[in-house]
Amino acid sequence: MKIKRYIAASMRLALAEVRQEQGPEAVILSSRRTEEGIEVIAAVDYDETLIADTGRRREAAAAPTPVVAEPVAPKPAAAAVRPVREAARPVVVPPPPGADLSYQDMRRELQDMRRLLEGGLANLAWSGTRAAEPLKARVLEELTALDITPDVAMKIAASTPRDTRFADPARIPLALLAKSLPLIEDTTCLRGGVAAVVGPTGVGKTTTIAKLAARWCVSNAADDLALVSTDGFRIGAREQLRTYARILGVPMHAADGAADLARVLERLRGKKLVLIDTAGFGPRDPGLAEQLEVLKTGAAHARYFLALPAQGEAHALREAATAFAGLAPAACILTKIDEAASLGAALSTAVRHGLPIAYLCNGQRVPEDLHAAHRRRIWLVKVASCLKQNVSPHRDESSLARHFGGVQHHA
Ligand SMILES: Nc1nc2c(ncn2[C@@H]2O[C@H](COP(=O)(O)OP(=O)(O)OP(=O)(O)O)[C@@H](O)[C@H]2O)c(=O)[nH]1
Ligand SMILES: [Mg+2]
Repeated sequence: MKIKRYIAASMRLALAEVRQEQGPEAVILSSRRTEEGIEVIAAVDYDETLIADTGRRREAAAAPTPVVAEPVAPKPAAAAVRPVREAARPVVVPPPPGADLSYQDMRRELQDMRRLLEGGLANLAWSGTRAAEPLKARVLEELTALDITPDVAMKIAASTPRDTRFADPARIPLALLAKSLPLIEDTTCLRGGVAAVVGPTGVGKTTTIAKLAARWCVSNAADDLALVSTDGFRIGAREQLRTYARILGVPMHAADGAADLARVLERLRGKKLVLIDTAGFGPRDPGLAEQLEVLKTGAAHARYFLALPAQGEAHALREAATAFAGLAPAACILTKIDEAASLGAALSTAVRHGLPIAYLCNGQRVPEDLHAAHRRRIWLVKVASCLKQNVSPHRDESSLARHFGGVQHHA
C-alpha cells in the first residue's frame, strides 16, 4: 500500500493532485486544514492480505483466552523489549462497537464519500461559472443540448466574447459553433487528382464516390475520369461500383494489393481524375492495418477522405477518426446527415481531431445529395439546432456540473 500526503490550497486542488498521481483507485484516508493549506492523506494499492491479517489478529485478540492449567513460566527479562520491527508495525485502531466493516465495505464507503465530495465540488464550481461567466455557462449549456461532447464544448466556449454589447446573447452559442466548424473548399471535382474515400463499413463510401464522379461529369469530360476499386473483400462491392461506372460511362478498374494498385494508378496517369473506392473496415478489424498499408504504399500520392456517418455515436466516431489517422486524411465527408438524430457527435469529432469537413451527404441520391461543406455552414448549424429536440433530456443541472465543474477541468 502506498500512502502519500498532499498539501494544496483547496480541497479541490488536493483531490485533483491525488487523482493525477495515484489515479481513480486512490482512497482518501484523511483530510484536515493545516497552516500550509488543506492536507489530504491518500493511499493506493491496499494490501488486502495485510488488512485481512490485521483483522484476524484483532479477532484472535478478542477471543476468550483459554484457561491454562499449567503454571506459566516467567518471561525472561530480554523478552520484555520488543524488537524494533515489531514496534514499527502500524497501529491498528480498533473499530467502534458494532462497526464491523470489512475491507471491501470500507473501500466502497470511502469511494462513495469521495464521489459525494467531488459531486459537491463540481456543483459548486459549476454554480461559480454560472454566476461569474453567465454567457459562457449558457454557451456550454446550449452546445450540450446539441449533443456536442463536453471536451469540444469547453474548447468552443473558451472563445465566448466578454463584450456582448453588439451581439444578441441568444445567438452567441450557435454563432460560436458555426465559427469553430472546420469547413473547407475541396477542388477535387473541379481540378481533378487522385482521391480515395476510406472509412468504416457501410458508411456510404461507394455512394459518395459515385456522387463525386457524377459531379465531375457535370462540367468535365467523362473520358478524363476513372474509378478504381480496392474492395475485393465484400461480395458485390465491385459490381456496385461497376454499375455506377456504367451509368456514368466511365471505366472501372479493380486493384488487389499495393503493387497492383500502384500499377493500375500508373496506367491511369493520363486521367485528370481518379477516384478510389476502398473496402470498409471497422476500427478494431484486424484487417484494417493491412488495408491502410496497401493504400499508403500503392497510392501514396492520393488525397484521402474519411467518410464518417453523421448518425454515428460519439465514441465510435472518435475510434474511426483515430483508426484512420495513419493515412493523414485531407478532410472528412459527413454522410447520412438525413438519418442523424443529432449532429453533435459528428461535429465534435471533426473539431476535436482537427479534421476539416469537405462534403456533406444527406441522402442516397447521386449526385443531388452531395454538398460542398464550405457553402453550407449556416445550414449545418441550423440542422444541428433543429435536431436538438432529439437529444435525450438527461442534460440536467447535475450532468452539466459533472461535465463542466468537475475537478478534472480545473486540475
Ligand atoms: N440515407 C442515406 N443513405 C446513404 C447515404 N450515403 C449512402 N447511403 C446508403 O448507405 C448504404 C451503404 O452505402 P455504401 O455506399 O454501399 O457504403 P460503403 O461505405 O461503400 O459500404 P462498404 O463498402 O460495405 O463498407 C446504401 O444503401 C446507400 O444508399 C446518405 O447520405 N444518406
Ligand atoms: Mg463500398
